[in-house]
Amino acid sequence: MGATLSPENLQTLNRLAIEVPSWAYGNSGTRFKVYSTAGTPRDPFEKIADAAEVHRLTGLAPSVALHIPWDKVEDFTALRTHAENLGVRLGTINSNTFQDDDYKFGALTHEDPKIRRKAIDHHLECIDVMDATGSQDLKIWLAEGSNYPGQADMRGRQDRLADSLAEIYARLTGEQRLVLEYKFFEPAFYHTDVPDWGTSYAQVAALGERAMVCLDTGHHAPGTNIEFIVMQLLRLGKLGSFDFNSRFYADDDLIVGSADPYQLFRIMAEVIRGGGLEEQSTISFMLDQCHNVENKIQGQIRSVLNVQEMTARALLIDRVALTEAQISGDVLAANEIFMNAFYTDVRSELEAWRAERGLPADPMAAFRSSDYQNRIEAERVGGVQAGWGA
Ligand code: LRH
Ligand code: MN
Ligand code: MN
Repeated sequence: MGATLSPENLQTLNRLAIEVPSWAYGNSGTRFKVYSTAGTPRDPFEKIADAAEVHRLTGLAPSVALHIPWDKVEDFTALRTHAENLGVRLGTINSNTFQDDDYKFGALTHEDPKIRRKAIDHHLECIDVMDATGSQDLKIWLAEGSNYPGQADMRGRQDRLADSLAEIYARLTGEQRLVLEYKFFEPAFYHTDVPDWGTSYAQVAALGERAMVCLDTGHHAPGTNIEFIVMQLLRLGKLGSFDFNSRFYADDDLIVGSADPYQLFRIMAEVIRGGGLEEQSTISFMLDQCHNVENKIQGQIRSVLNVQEMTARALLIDRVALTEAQISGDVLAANEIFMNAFYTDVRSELEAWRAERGLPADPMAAFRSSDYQNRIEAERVGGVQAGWGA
């Protein structure tokens, strides 16, 4: 089927910006083994240089998310200037309350007020970082929960979570937002304190307008209709951000669009339907991925291209014909209209989109034929390679 993107569709597509995570460039692995690779960044400055390369070749990734303390530096203003000199910005600040012995039984939900205080103070420190970096979003993902029925007072934990979040939220200023990420299990296996969009929604709704839900595509039970959740959160005005990645089994953090491009298409179709790519939309599209066995920079290039490609296909849905088929109850016509868009190859149109912007027609090939990888492998010797958790 040969459909082309209309000028309005191209305008919408131009608004798509994808934030890349600093941790995608560091070493990562499973609990069995973290592989170290030549050229891996040794500090946050080098991670940002790699991220800037992704943006330079794709024109799609103008900002980089940081994780505190993994990306803690003496001078965040210097890091901001470094990013801006390379043509990117510092984006979402991710807090971390999952690598400290004190948080074994919880952080923002802990029974002990001293531990809760420490966890709240960490988030206040993250907001100080946001003030220096100019970041808009504080992203909170909590590794809190319990492993055995009876182990924890789930209700008390929910109440303490609300109090802790209220204190963090009160410290935000200006355009700053709090986004609360949910995940159905892991590291806790019986109950998780923020397991689903409903809990995240209930908690952020109690805080106020600048508190939103973060939807990580890998954080759902198999078979979950994620696009329904996207639709509902958009309808409620509470979809703050995405963490994109792919999963086959659990929280695999694989390249977005690699396991199930059709799911990514369906998600982007609901984003477009709900106004998530319109001028006034504030949704932040982020990747949350690790590249354990593949080249990390190319893994990120592939990811942002996948998001753009499925967005372009979703823009091709003939909305007028679809609505007609839906209203008249023509089930198979409606499905065919939807599938026709999904099956349309938009790759040459996206090549043209890049050519117009002076970008390489094939960013993957451009990276492979550049000397960037050789250069970082030669330069980045010695020191400790940064990684997930380092
Ligand atoms: C948790 C998570 C969360 C963290 C990231 C490192 O599973 O997806 O977003 O910040 O991993
Ligand atoms: Mn995530
Ligand atoms: Mn995750």
